[in-house]
Amino acid sequence: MAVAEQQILSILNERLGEYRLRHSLEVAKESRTLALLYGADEEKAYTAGLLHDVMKETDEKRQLQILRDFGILLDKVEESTPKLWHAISGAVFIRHYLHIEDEDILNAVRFHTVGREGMSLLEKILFVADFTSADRDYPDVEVMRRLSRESLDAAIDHGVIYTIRELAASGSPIHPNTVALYNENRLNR
Ligand code: DGI
Ligand code: FE
Ligand code: FE
Repeated sequence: MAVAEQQILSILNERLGEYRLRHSLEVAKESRTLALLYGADEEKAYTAGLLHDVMKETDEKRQLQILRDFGILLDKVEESTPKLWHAISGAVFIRHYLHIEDEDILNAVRFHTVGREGMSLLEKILFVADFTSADRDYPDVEVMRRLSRESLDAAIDHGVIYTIRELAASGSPIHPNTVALYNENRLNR
């Protein structure tokens, strides 16, 4: 691993407040637990968990600037939804500023918010851990935690349905990756 945990922690300390720092540590721990359970690389899972929200509290303009600097184009839904930017700018930040080259870690961070069809094991683990980490509290969290121990795909499906329902209820656009992930789960039954 190119970056030591101590260096990551000091970067997180600089960039995140107390609440988001705790979330990141809990997602890292949960990712490592899921990696052990499902046979993924525990260290990569921990690193991806630590870093997944590294840009979450960075100014929107600064995030757009980073995306522009590295030639990343946003699709229509991304353009209209600043909440989706931190995953994309986060992947760019850890590649270009932390020099993390592992494509699986980069993709796990890049797709942790919207998901995508054909996610790798590590991508699935981070996606689920972000829903089930110890700091999370929402009506369905215990169901998600139970499902996460039985089947990653079942947990993802439940999480995606929850997210799509919430987004539709508030009239928000739904990212095509999220729809593709939902459909993948429907069609593979
Ligand atoms: O960064 P976190 O809060 O830990 O969690 P996250 O990265 O999953 O971000 C969740 C936010 O992203 C939440 O406000 C819902 C939003 N979101 C997730 N998928 C979509 C979405 N928003 C839109 N408009 N479309 C999506 O497909
Ligand atoms: Fe996030
Ligand atoms: Fe998160």
